[in-house]
Amino acid sequence: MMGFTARGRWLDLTTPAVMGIVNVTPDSFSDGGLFALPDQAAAHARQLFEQGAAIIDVGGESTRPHATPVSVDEQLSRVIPVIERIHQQLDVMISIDTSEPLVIEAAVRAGAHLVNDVRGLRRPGALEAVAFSGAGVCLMHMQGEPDSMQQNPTYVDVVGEVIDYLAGRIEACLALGMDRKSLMIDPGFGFGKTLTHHEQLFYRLGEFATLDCPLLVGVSRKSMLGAWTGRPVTQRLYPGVAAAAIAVSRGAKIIRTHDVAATVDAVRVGAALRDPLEG
Ligand code: 8Y7
Repeated sequence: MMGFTARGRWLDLTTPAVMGIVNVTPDSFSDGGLFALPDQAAAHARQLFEQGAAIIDVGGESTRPHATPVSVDEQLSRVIPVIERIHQQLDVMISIDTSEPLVIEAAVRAGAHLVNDVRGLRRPGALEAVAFSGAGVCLMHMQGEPDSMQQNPTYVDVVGEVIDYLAGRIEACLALGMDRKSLMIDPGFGFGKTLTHHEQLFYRLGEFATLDCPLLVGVSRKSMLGAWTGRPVTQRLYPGVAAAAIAVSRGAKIIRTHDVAATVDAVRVGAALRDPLEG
């Protein structure tokens, strides 16, 4: 059966799933005292869960283009109280968006099931932290680092290079004894790619099936939607929903989004219009 498993929890992907984004950064919620931030983030997670998110992705480190890094202590103080609350309150799969081994370990202890790492577990100790904890992982492709990745992204064959990179990261996980059913893959839209690169990846999304792991796509509110429609970031709901439906019709099994309710419907449409012969 098509699915994903992490720390004993099974996620059925015979119908594609939505991953809802909970950013725990002081600027994403109002500042109202010591517990206001984690309580508001947990309340937001509940809202996304009620809208149909099967996974909640908790992040305390901004990885947007030009972002400045957040210290490990700061990440821990942001995300751990939120993961604890979600774990206590909701029957949902929890993802921790981080590249840091210490954050991975603490997040898994607090209840996280998988690690969503834009660096594909390349930081020293990250792969081991995931493998030894029994967590799953979303392996994403990124060329460069967030502070500079959009300066001059260069590929000869973007689709081939992203697939080869992900194949190598899958092999690294399997070599440490991880279960293939605990891995998902992601081409990393917005991470060291031009508009043309994004279009190539979208046209040829079907080729990622050769990697034999569930494919996650994250395009929510991203700049390519602005390039295709002329919309500013505050008006990219409809373009994001359209892109999500198309991604699912081309084989994506998980869509990562800020806009869960609308994306749940988009995913249903994409799944209905997927060629059953393609699986
Ligand atoms: C992605 C992501 C971001 C994505 C995965 C944003 C953390 C930028 N984008 N993780 N993270 N895939 N797996 O706009 O596309 O959400 S941060």
